[in-house]
Amino acid sequence: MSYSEQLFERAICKIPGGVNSPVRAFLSVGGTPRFIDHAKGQYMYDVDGNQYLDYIGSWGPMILGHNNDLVKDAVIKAAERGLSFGAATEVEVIMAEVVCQMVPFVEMIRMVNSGTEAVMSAIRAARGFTGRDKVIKFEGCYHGHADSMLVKAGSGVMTSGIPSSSGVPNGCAKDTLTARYNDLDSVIQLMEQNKGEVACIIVEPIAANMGVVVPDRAFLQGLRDICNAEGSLLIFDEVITGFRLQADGASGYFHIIPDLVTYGKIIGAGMPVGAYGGRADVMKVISPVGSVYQAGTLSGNPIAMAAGLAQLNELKEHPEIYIKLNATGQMLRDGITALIQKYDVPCQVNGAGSLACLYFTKENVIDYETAKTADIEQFAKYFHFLLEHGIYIGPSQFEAMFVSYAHTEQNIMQTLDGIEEFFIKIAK
Ligand code: KE4
Repeated sequence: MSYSEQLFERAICKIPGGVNSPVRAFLSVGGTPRFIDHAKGQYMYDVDGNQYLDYIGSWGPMILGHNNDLVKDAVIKAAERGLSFGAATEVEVIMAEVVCQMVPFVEMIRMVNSGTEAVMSAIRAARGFTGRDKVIKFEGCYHGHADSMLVKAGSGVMTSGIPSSSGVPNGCAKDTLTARYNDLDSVIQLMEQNKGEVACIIVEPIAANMGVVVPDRAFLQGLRDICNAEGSLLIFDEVITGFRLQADGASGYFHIIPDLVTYGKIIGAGMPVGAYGGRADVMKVISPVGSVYQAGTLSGNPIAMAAGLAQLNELKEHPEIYIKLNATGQMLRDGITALIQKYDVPCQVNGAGSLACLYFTKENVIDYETAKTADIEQFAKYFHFLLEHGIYIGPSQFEAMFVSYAHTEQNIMQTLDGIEEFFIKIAK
């Protein structure tokens, strides 16, 4: 029995499903989750000494690669001064100033401890600012596990096959309206049925929790126009796309400005950090300035800020990183496209920048319904085939592949060779 299997046997006795986050549990692909011992650059190493070329990157934070020396050194240096004070620190001011420099439409920002907390707080700010209760989200988009967001959500909710979560009171879910991604008519219909009641529309500007779905720009522009016309706020959930596509994220990539934006993952460089920000007039409803309460013992934690700041400064000062990173992502997607055509397999590849997803369906994946046509069993075989070949992708058809700055062209060729071997098996 491998040590991962031994650890998993122990874990399931004390932790629900043996994991501290469901998506790690190999639920939809089967088998034993690998317990990771350490990681560096583009590689992870499990407790049995197996090396993996990693396309999870901690689900996004590791844009520079695992255990980046600049980040590690910043954490060690900060830790020597103390872990947490429950009082203001200089590093929080610098972090806020750096984010506002990198994303000019962000006039004010508040640090929290996760993407979930960022989304929960941004929605509360929108409700406080507009005096309205209802929220429009999109089927297949995942915005963390706050009650109001667990309605037709993506990521682990979609992977587990449950349409929504139990434990969410009807009183809460009734104010969450779900529209179809890439479909403005479904939004217009909801707005007409709930005239003057919608506080905000929250959207993943590139949906990366039903695989990866890059919307038409006109869809996002349409949301912007609808919010302007209806007096609702537009929230871009950039927990994944923020600081990944380019320094100013998806808002810069599409040239569309939301009223609020949420961050996570990259902003903490692997430490627990989320953030929400945007228009100063909206952010000023947040306590202690305004009447919308939001707080957190470890919000703006100095160690986490040091980690995030080290990563953001590297990205800010070396924009050429994005050129190489996005070219590597493009090389992966182009290679997969060529293999799909060569072997005529019923697959699609979606993505942008350093994000990619190979779907096992012949449908063009543009939303939740088309994403759900994917052959989950075939994906499970693909997942384990790659894992046995030392390539670790997310254990779910509905998660993205994350390319890091540490991934080399040779790594991409190795990955494409693995995918080609699998396609040869299934093309017969
Ligand atoms: P966290 O609370 O997990 O930090 O962030 C929630 C969240 C919010 N918004 C978007 C767009 C997100 O992708 C996420 C979290 N992403 C998943 C991966 N698809 C986290 C992985 C997990 O749940 O373990």
